[in-house]
Amino acid sequence: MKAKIHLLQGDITSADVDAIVNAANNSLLGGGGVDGAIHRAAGPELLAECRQLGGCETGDAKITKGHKLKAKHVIHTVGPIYRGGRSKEPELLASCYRRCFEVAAENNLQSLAFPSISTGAYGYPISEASGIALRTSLEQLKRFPQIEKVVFVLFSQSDLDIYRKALEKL
Ligand code: AR6
Repeated sequence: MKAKIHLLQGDITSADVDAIVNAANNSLLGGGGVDGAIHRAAGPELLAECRQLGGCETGDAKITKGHKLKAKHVIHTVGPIYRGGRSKEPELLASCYRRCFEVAAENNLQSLAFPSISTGAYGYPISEASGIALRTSLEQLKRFPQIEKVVFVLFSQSDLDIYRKALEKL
């Protein structure tokens, strides 16, 4: 199952997968970082569709179409804001990844691309978040063998290096 996990450096908005994952906020009405980039690339129809969803709880995930993106779907999830690590952040971050896989499987999707959820504006230390992201994804790949490929698209080379080290440790 580890062979199904790929690590890349780049911009997730151009990923050629069934769904890209958005690191959104509770409103699902857009923001900065990867959320802003996805909304810009998908076009205003994405925001119109998101308005119908009524927001999203931290740790949960909701699906929309991809609109102008190459990916047919966007799975919007809301990571925890890091407040020192004792406010259920690890559980909530793992829940984001788990819920994205569940939503993907419910929609018969076979390939997914993730950004590094919560490690930008939400301040989660990437050394810890990368382990949670990869461990949870490996568990979910065992649970959903129909999912063939998971790509982590890291925005910087240094983030990619951290994910590579974390993947080696699994
Ligand atoms: N492709 C891949 N990764 C990206 C891209 C991109 N185009 N752009 C940024 N990243 P962040 P969060 C990386 O802040 O921490 C938003 O305003 C970035 O370098 O986007 O979950 C939302 O609306 C970092 O490694 O998400 C929320 O309010 C990672 O994506 C809040 O930010 C996540 O950084 C969510 O914060």
